[in-house]
Amino acid sequence: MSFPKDFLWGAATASYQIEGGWREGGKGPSIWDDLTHERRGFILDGSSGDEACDHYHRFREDVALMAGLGIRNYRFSVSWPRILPEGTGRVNPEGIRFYSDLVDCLLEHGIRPFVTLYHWDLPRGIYQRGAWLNEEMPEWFAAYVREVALALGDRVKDFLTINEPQCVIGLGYVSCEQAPAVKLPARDIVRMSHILMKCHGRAVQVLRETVPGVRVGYAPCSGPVLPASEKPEDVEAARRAYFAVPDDPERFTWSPAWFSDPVMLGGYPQDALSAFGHLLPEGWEKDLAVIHQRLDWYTQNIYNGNLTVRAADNARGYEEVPYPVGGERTLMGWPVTPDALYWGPKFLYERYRTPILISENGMSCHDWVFPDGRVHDPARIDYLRRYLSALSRAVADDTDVRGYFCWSLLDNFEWKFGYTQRFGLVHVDYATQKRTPKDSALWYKEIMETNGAGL
Ligand code: IFM
Repeated sequence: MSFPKDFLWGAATASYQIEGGWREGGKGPSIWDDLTHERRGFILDGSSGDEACDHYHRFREDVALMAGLGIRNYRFSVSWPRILPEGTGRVNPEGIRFYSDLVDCLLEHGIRPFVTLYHWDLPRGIYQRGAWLNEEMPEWFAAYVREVALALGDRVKDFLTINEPQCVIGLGYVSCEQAPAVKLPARDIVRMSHILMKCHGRAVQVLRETVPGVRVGYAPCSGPVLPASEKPEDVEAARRAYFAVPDDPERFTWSPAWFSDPVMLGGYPQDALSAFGHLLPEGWEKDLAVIHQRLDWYTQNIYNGNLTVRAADNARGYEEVPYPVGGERTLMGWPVTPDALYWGPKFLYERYRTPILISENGMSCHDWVFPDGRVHDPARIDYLRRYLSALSRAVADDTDVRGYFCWSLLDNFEWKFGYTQRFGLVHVDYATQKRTPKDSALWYKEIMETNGAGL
C-alpha cells in the first residue's frame, strides 16, 4: 500500500461533541443547547453535550494522549457562541483564550491544527434572526471568521469552512433529525443552501485577507454511488447517479453536486436549475463569484456508499443493486462498503480537479472495557484496514488524495443518538471521564508511522 510522502494522517472531533463547559468561560447558548434542554425525548438517551468529554477542562491531557498515539494532525472545530456569545458583536476573550491555549498546546506537542469554523453549534442569537434564511448571514459568518482568523491565524494555517452542509440543511430543516429540527419548504431550503454557500465563500475571502499562507477547504459529505462491476458502462452509471440532483424536495440536498458545483465549479448543475432554479434568491447569479473561491483542498467526509448501480436500458440509464440481506453494518446501521473510499475520491477528483482530503471516516461499534482493562475493537480495525486499502488504490490510480482524518479521536456525543454510538479511537467512560485507547488506536498509530505500509 502506498501513500504520498507527506500524507496527512490525523483524527477529528467537533466542539459540541466533546467540549462540555456549555455555559462556562462566557460561552453563549447554541441551537444544540436549546434542542437538548428543551425538546424532551429528542435525544435517544436523554443526554446533552453539557459535559460531553469535558475536553474544555481536559484539553491538555487529551493533547498529550494524542501525541502518545502518534497523531500529528488534528481537526477540531471552534464553537461560534464561545467566540461571539450572541453570534454577532461582542467578542468573548475567554473563548478566544481557550482555543489559543489549545493551539499552543497542540504545537508544543508537534501536532498540526486543522480548524473547522462551523460544525453545527449555531448561536441562538443567529438562529433567532433567521440564520441561513437571512441575507445578512454571510456577513455575520464573515465577522465571526475574522475574529477566529485574527486570534489563531499566526499559528493555524489550515482551515475548513463548513462541516457537512448537507446535514446542516438536510437534517436540520428537511428531515428534522438535528437542531434546530424545524421543517421548512423547498423554497426555504433552496434559499438556505445558497446563502450557506455564500457564507463559505465569504469565509474563504476573509481567511485569505487575514492569514498569510493560509490553506482552505470545505467539508461536505457524501455517500458515493458504487458501480456493480468495473465494466465501463457500470462505472459511468455510478458516476452519473452520484452527481445527479434528484427532483425531490426531500432528497436533493444530498447530491454532492448541489452543494459542491457552485463552490468548486462556479455554477449549479443543469438538473438542479431545472428542478429548483426558480426558487433561488434574486441575484443568485452574481453571488456565484463570491461562492466560487479557489480552494487548496476539496475536503470530504465519507463513511459508506449510498447505493450500488449497474447500467440499464431505462430512462435513468441505471438500476439499483440492493445491499445484500445480512451484509455487514456498523452499529449506526450503515453498510460497510470500503470501495466508497476508492470510487468517491476518484469521482470527486475527476469532477473538481482539486486535491482531496478525507476529513472524516470511521465507524461506531459495541466498545467496552474488557476485564484486562483494554478495549478490543477488531471490527473497527477491519473497517479501517479495508477502507484505507481502497483509498490507497485510489492514490495508485492517480487520484490526488493528500490526507485522511479518522472520525473520531474520542467517543463523544453523537447528536440525536446521544452517547449510544461510540466512534472513538479512544474509549471514554463518561462517569469518570477516563480515557482508554482502543486496540484500533494502537493499530492506527502503526499505520500512521509506516505511512500505510502496515496495511
Ligand atoms: O459525529 C458525526 C460528525 O459530527 C459529522 N460527521 C458524521 C459523524 C458520525 O455520524
